[in-house]
Amino acid sequence: MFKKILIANRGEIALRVIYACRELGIATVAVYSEADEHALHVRFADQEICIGPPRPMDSYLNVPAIITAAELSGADAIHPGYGFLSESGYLAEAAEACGIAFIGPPPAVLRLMGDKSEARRAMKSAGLPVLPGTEDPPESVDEALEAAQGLDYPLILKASAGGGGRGMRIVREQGELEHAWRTAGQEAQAAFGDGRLYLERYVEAPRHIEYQVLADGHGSVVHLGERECSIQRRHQKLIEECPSPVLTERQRLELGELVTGAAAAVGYRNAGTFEFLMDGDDRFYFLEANARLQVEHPVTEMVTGVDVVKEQIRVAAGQPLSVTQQGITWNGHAIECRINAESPVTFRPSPGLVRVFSIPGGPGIRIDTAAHADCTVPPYYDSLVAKVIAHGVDRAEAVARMRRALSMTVIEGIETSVPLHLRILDEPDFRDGKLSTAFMDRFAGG
Ligand code: MV4
Repeated sequence: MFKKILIANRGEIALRVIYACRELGIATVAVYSEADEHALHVRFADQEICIGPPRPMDSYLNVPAIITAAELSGADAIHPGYGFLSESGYLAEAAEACGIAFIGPPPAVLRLMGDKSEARRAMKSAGLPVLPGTEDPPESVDEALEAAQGLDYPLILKASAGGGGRGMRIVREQGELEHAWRTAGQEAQAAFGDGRLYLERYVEAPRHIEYQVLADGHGSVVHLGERECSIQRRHQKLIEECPSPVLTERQRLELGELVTGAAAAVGYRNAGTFEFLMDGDDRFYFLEANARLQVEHPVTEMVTGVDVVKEQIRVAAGQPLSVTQQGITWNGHAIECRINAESPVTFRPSPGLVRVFSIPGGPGIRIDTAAHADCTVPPYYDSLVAKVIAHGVDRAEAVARMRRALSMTVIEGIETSVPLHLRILDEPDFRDGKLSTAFMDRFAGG
């Protein structure tokens, strides 16, 4: 097993990785930017190394600085958390070249999943259902027009190098394709240095349902069931839950088997998430795979009892998974609300000094946060300040516990999304589990 892990991240997820390391008896190294000198992940790590100025490009995205910190501290592995360099083939390869394990998939798998068009093709070959679309990204607008002839509108253009909703264009009819092609291509080129686009049939107001998988390097792949993440705004998820309110046990196991088979087919290792759309006829279509730990992993942990971060560490160290598919059961229901430092009305970021910070615990409540009274939320990073996770015997109890916890939450000094969450929880459609990616359209600023 590893003796020392460097955590190439900050905030609540850096702390979450420290929790797992402490439980496994592994020493930790925090890296931090000048804006995070007083952060809790720095306080609780066994060692800390400042890697640069606040801007992400100068610190948390600086691969040479992170590799140097790992070498200096004698870390034998790097955990990248989510965001930042978590899906960087460059960091994974650089670490391996230095004899340091990357706690993630092999670099080749990272690169495959990073190309969303290639990932779609690979997953289709591996047996996952995909929407009608292009197998190879069209190389010109003429090729795109030709490909669209064989598909039904509306269509969606997506950046091959994109993901998570960036660089997408809905195309309602043939007359719009040429303009959308050019503007989306330019946008993708500017954002990712790669202007390639692919086409898919567009599904209106779908549900977003994703599978959590775990894979070791010994041929064992299991799934921990699905999460429903349909409550999102501008591709930022706000509320996630496990299980989906609409999936039957039978559907869960059927699709789960397809997903684990597909993960095995590409030599997946690590925790991973396979995203699907569910259309109005309850049909599933693979969208993309995320080759990292995700923000919303706690809802799966609450319902299955599996520690996803510990499993990531185990399999990166070459050990087998500690769980088998037979041993995985789903107990009750869990919901996560992401508390952001932002206006609940305009959604504008609200960084600054937190004066009061109190979120109640009590039965069924888990809080993942690196915030505390008198801490500062820096303006340089994403605005997530806490994840409140509520577990109950069923969805109604989980929702009631979430309501209870959020209604007794006191955060002063910054604005937060707590009032927005309380409004969402009281929506009849939310209570009834009638969710879709269009749910937030009813809220101002959505
Ligand atoms: C789609 C789609 C409809 N049809 N693809 C957005 C995130 C990225 N992973 C893929 N996304 C979508 N792809 C087809 N063919 C609608 C979305 C989408 C969406 C998906 C999941 C969660 C929220 C969303 C919000 C808007 C659009």
